[in-house]
Amino acid sequence: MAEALRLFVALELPEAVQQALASTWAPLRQAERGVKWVPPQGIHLTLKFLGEVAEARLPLLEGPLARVAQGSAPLRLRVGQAGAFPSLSAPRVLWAGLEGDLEPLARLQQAVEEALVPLGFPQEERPFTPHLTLGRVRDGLSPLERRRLGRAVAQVLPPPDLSFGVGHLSLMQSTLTPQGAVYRCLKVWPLGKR
Ligand code: 2AM
Repeated sequence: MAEALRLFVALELPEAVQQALASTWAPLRQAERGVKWVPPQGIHLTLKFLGEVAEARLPLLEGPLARVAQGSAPLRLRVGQAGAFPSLSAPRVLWAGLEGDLEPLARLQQAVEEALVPLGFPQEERPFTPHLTLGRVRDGLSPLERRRLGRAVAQVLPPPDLSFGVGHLSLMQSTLTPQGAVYRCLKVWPLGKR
């Protein structure tokens, strides 16, 4: 079988932001064994999950993604409130929200979606909710434990004044290992015309 890569399009975060997030969430990370925590260097903002893509098709992604990146100005974002999917009362995915240039961010995400449709990647039907996934709740956690965890997540404060610039769009590879997913950046395109 041809080699396939598990891919997604993302915005990478400055290391200082990843570290600040790790610090503000550290007490929860240490206390909560029922969560599979994302290591700080793995925290990112997903724009589009592509799934398994044959390696031979990689070059086809480059033109469309380069054009999308060129059409969007660099962004300024801030880490916002903590939250959970599907809800804080029954959390499965724990995340930090985002603030700042959210409209340009939504337009960039939509442009990525639309650019990839002709290549056979269906548009996501759910509305885009920009978030930084920090942990995934393990299946074994009871509804009661989930509710308690959700209350603890709601009390995590965003890191103070943590505003950051995003200057490039990234094509990422996710490799699933027994220790969790490992992310690697395959290619970046600067945002905006240079
Ligand atoms: P997330 O930002 O909500 O965590 C790499 O795996 C990224 O792609 C993850 O960060 C995750 O989004 C997203 N992802 C993984 N599997 C997915 C799936 N089956 N459908 C949609 N997005 C997925």
